[in-house]
Formats: sequence, structure tokens, C-alpha cells
Amino acid sequence: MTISPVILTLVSILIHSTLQSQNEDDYHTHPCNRECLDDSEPKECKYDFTIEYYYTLTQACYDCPYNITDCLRPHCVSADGVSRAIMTVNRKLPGPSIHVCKGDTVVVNVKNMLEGGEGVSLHWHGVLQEGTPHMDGVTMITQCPIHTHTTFQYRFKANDPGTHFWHAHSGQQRTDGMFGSFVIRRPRSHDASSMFYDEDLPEHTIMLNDWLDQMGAEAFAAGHHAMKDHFPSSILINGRGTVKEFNEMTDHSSHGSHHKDTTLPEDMIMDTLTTTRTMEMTHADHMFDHMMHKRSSEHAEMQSIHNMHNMDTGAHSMSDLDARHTPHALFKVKQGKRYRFRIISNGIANCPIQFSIDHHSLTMISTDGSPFNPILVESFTIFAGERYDFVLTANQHNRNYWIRARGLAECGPEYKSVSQTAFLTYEDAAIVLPPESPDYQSGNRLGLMLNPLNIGPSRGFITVDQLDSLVPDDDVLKPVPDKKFYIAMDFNMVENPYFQNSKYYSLNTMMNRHGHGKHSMHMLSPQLNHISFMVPPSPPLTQHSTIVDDFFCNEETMSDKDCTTEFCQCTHRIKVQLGEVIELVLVDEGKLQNNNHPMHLHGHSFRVVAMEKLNTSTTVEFVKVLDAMGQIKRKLTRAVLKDTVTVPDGGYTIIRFKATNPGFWLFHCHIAFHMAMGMTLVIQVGETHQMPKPPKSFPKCGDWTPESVDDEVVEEFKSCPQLPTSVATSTTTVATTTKALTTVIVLLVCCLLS
Ligand SMILES: [Cu+2]
Repeated sequence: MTISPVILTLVSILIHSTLQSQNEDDYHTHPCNRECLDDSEPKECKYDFTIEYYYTLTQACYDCPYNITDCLRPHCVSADGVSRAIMTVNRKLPGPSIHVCKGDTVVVNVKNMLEGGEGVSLHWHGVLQEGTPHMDGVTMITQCPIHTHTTFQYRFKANDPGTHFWHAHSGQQRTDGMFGSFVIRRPRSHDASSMFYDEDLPEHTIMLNDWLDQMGAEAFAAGHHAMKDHFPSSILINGRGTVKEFNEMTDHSSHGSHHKDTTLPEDMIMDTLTTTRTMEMTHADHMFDHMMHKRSSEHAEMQSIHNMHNMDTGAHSMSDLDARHTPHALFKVKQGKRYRFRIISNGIANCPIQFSIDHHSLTMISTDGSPFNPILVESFTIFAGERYDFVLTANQHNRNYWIRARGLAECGPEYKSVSQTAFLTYEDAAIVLPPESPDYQSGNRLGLMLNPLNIGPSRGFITVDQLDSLVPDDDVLKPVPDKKFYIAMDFNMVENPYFQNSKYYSLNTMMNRHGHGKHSMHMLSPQLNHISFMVPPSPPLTQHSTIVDDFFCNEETMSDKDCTTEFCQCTHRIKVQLGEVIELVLVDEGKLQNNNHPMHLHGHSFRVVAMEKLNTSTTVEFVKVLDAMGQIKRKLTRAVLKDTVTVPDGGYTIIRFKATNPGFWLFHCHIAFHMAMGMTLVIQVGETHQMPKPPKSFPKCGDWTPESVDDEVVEEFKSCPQLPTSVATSTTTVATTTKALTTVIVLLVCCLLS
């Protein structure tokens, strides 16, 4: 009898969720992960996040993937099987999930343990932070970076129900693993979609991300300075997937953490293994076995997996059956029930993902935390930063099905055809692989699709502007907004000193050179209204006095320059008054084909009132003319509410919001590299005196370039400190008298020296 390793994988991860619950900081055991009832008391929900550089398939993984259950051990990040450095929170990928009820207070202590001095901040994507803009977590806009070896506490009310996520908002850290799901539930009686599902389980939250085979900073530098490959090599589903193939017979050793791409010499590996295996068996294995023995039924299941594994490896020589992969994610359902699934995209590159589940249609009910009139589709596309909730009716045969995430654009056939699968497993299904191929092409699900890439409203597709919100109409949908801004988005042909040098390797010179493959040796600049965002030296929200009003710029203040031919960079700001209804007409001019920019607004949700693809490319001037001629139709009833939206390439998306939340709010493309290149601006809502004040002790930072160091010596360091009154008056005991005398002597010495 032979058993495929893939089936072994499947058996092993069937108990995955049980194993996860044994992990000390997993959401399953957190007191805030509870049913949200009408009479639930709000809780204070505390989390400790430790941020570190880490690695995939570390020693914590033991013999993963050869022993597949080892892949499920705490601190084992198996990812797609490719070895690379990562950044993690609590050595998990994705980081810890947060599941709370509306009204809870979320408290997260973030400890930065990144060696090398890199600062961090965490953004709570989808949480509007009304009253607490300084908790929005945007480095150098709402706070200073959290320095290495320091702890910063985020504390805010979970007031915005829905499927959200948290992620680093500094550098490329989000690319390297610093993200996790964040779900705020409310009582079913307050959920407009509750009639459509039976179960809303935390374990049905699916985090998607495209994934590189190297650190984000390395890929960014390779792509932008050397025009080398910086495109995703994989997609992960809840941090799991299969890409790299391992073979016990041909790899260097039989132990997973030392597969063939290791750089250690073989004898050194064997030495290490001999020593570490002894230790492993005496300490950690014992702990793991103890953990597994907690419930005898689980142990029996584990034992049978081990037995099958041994039988399998004993029975075969070098064949396909010896190949091993890191495990897929797995989601369990029971026949006859309707389940709410929550899908989140922590998209990194321009890699929209087509999501589908074989043999199941999806009833789409919500996006970015806001419900809409349900629609039945075969698949949907999710862009970086978006979230979609759907109901899956488990009405098929009891078996296993592929859940598919198929990458498009920079993940598509013109690049590496990147896709990933996970298992949808019916309870009591036989342990048999789905008969369908898990390959890239099979993920191209036909039939009605929601939110297509670069396609306007048309047959076979539903664009988000066609959805009917279940949130009642409001002031935002009045006929004419108070203010309207046109924003041109594109990759522009300007000489950007970050990537070109007019003297040594100018844009013109590089345009005529061709490097690797088809890529031309020049880099275009993704901009908003032909301006690249310059990060200010201090966060304007929390250091008003440092960043004065004329520090900011916009299209008008830059009018003395021709930013269509010359590189323009400044701290781009749109300023609006509190209470105004704002319309943003986002125009993707589309000079670079098949590009796409999902735009995310902090601090406010917006209504999507129009979306159209006009041509392969267009101009903001043309859209202005169309608009002036009344050729752009807006949906001013029940327009869907979102916080992240795509703009068709060569087309427009029009969004509306009411500026009710005073603060400095980032509005940016959610593609990590585009944002790093400055495809962002800040929307100032209200005057600074109208913004909620941060605590007095809130950390500060900024430039320090004094004319003369002497002039800057702070008075308190010069003068003799006052004798503390507690010391001066406490003479009741010998101990306090001695202490007081010591203090006086110290102060006298201090005065003499100063
Ligand atoms: Cu972009």
C-alpha cells in the first residue's frame, strides 16, 4: 500500500486548527475571541507583539516538511518552503490574529526587537481611529517610528465592525511578514448580513498575500536600481503554501531545515544534526509530545500519521512520491451549513488575486467592513488592501475541494504565473485529494466575477460601483459635493534622482538600453498629480509646531515647475474643512499597460459612486471635459462603502466621503513598492486645533541641525537641580536621614561641576 505525501499532508493539517490552539499567543484562547452578544460587556483586549528578524524553516521546524506535523510546531514558519529572511510578530506568519467585539478596547504593546536600528509602526487597516488619530500607526505622519529595543503601546476603541487587518506602515516590513488579520464583530442583531449565514467562525478568516523569495528591501533595490527581477514568486494563504519541492532521497540530509539550498558544508550539517538531535529529543520533543498527549484522541491521530509517514518513506525510492511540500492551509465545513468567510489581501506587488472555490459559488455580502446587497458570483478579484466577505453554502458532496488564489498582472502569465491553493474539507470526507488539477490555469474560474482587473462595468463582470450598499444613504450622496479634486495617477517619465543620475546614468541614456529580458533599463515614477510624496521629518499630526503650514505642497504651489517633464517631490497635501463632503476623481492615465493602483484612504470610509475604463490610456483633462459635459454618471443612491478601491487602467473611479474625522490621513496606493516611491498624499481634515490631542508624553522626533551646539544646551542640564521637598522634610528615621544627606552631597557636587 502506498500513500502519497500530499495525502499525508492533508491528514496532518486536518488537525491543524487543534494544534494551533495550543500555541500560547493564538487568538483561539484569547478571552476577547468570543461570541458578540447584545448584552456583551466591552472588554479590554491586550496583546503583546514582539517584532524580530526571523527566517523560514528554522530549527523550530525540526524535520518539516519530511515530517509534516513538525511544520505545525510553534515558531515554525514554513511559508511556501523557500528559505528566506522574514520579519515576524511573535514568530508567526501571518502574525497574531485579533478577534474582538465592537466596543472593546484594543491594547497592543509593540516591542521592536529588530536589530540594526530599523523603526516600525503598525497600522490598523480599516479602523477609522475616530478620536484617536495618533493611533493610526503611519510612520512620520501620525507618529515617530518605534525605535529598536523600545515598546510603544497602541490603545484604541474597536468601533468599526468588519474584516480588517493590521500591518507595518514603515519601509518594506509589510512585504516581509508583518501583518495579521483583525476582525471586529458585532451582535448578529446589528449585522445587516446575518440572515445569509449560519456560522461566522474565526478560523474562516483567510489572509492572502503575494510573496517574494527574498527580503522586500532587496527586491526593491534589485528592481529599481538594477532592473532585476522583483516580482512575486508565490502567494500564501494564511502564511502557507507549496512552491519548493523537497526530496528526502536527494536532499543533503533527511532533516527539513537542511535542504539542498543550504550553504553549509555537508559534514558541518551532519555535526550540527548529531548534536542538536540529542538535545531536541530531551527537551523540545518532550514538550511537543506532552502537548500532543493532552488529548489522547489527537495523539492517536498523530501516531497514525507518523506510522503512515514511515511506511511511505520505507516503501519508495526516488520517485514523485518521495517529494515533500510544506503544508497547505485547510478550512473545514459541514455539509448543509452556510459559512461566512472573511478574505483579506495584504497584497504587496501589483498582484490582484482571483479567488474561487471549486464547485462552489460565492454569495458576496460585504467589503472593507460594509455590507451590500448579496450577489452570487463564481469568483472575485481582490486588490492589495481590500477585504471581501462571502457566504459559502456547503451543499456539495462530502469531499475535499481546492480553494484557489490565482495571481494576475505582475503575478500573471507574462511573469511567473503565480498561484496558490488551500483545502476546503467537508467534515467526514474521505482523505482523498481533490481530483482537479491545482495548477495556475485551472484557477481561471469562468462565470460571473466581482471586481475585475482593469475592466469597467460589462457583461460577465460586476464592478464595485454597481453594488448596492446596505448602509442607508446619507449626506455624502447629495447631488453636488462641497469640494472636488481630480487626481491623476500614473507612472511618469521624469528623471527621478532616486533612480537616475543626470550626469552618470540619465533617464535618456537608460531608455535606450535594455537589460534583463524585455525590461528597459529605466525606471518610471508612480505619482499622484505628477508629485512624488516626500515623507516629512516629523509627524505633522503629533508635532504641529515642527511641520508648519507652508511646508506642504500641492499642484498649485508647484505650478512654477512643469512637473510633467521635471521630477517634483514634496509633502503633498489636500486640505479640507471639517464637515465638508469631498469628491475625489481618481484618473489612472494608463501609460504603462496593465498596471493598477488600489487606493486606500485612512480615517474615513468612502462611497464608490462611479468607475469606468475609457481606453488603454486617458488623461485627467479628458475626464474633466467628460465631467463638465455631464458624461459621467454617478450612483448617488446606495453606493457601496469601502476604504480601498481599484481604478481601471485608462479610466476613473470616483469616491465621496464626509470629512468628519479631524487629522492627517494618508491616501495612497497600497502596492508596497509604489508607495515607497511616493505614490501617496496626505489629506488634512480640519485645522490642527480641531484635532484630538495626543497624550503629553507621546514620543517625538525630527531633524537636529543646530547652528551651534552650545546654544542648544538645555537649561535643566546647566543649573543646579532643586532639592526635592520629600528629601528636605523627611528626617524621621536614620535611613531617610542618610538618604537625604547623600542627595545633598550629590547635588552640591553637581553644582560645583556645572
Ligand atoms: Cu500603485
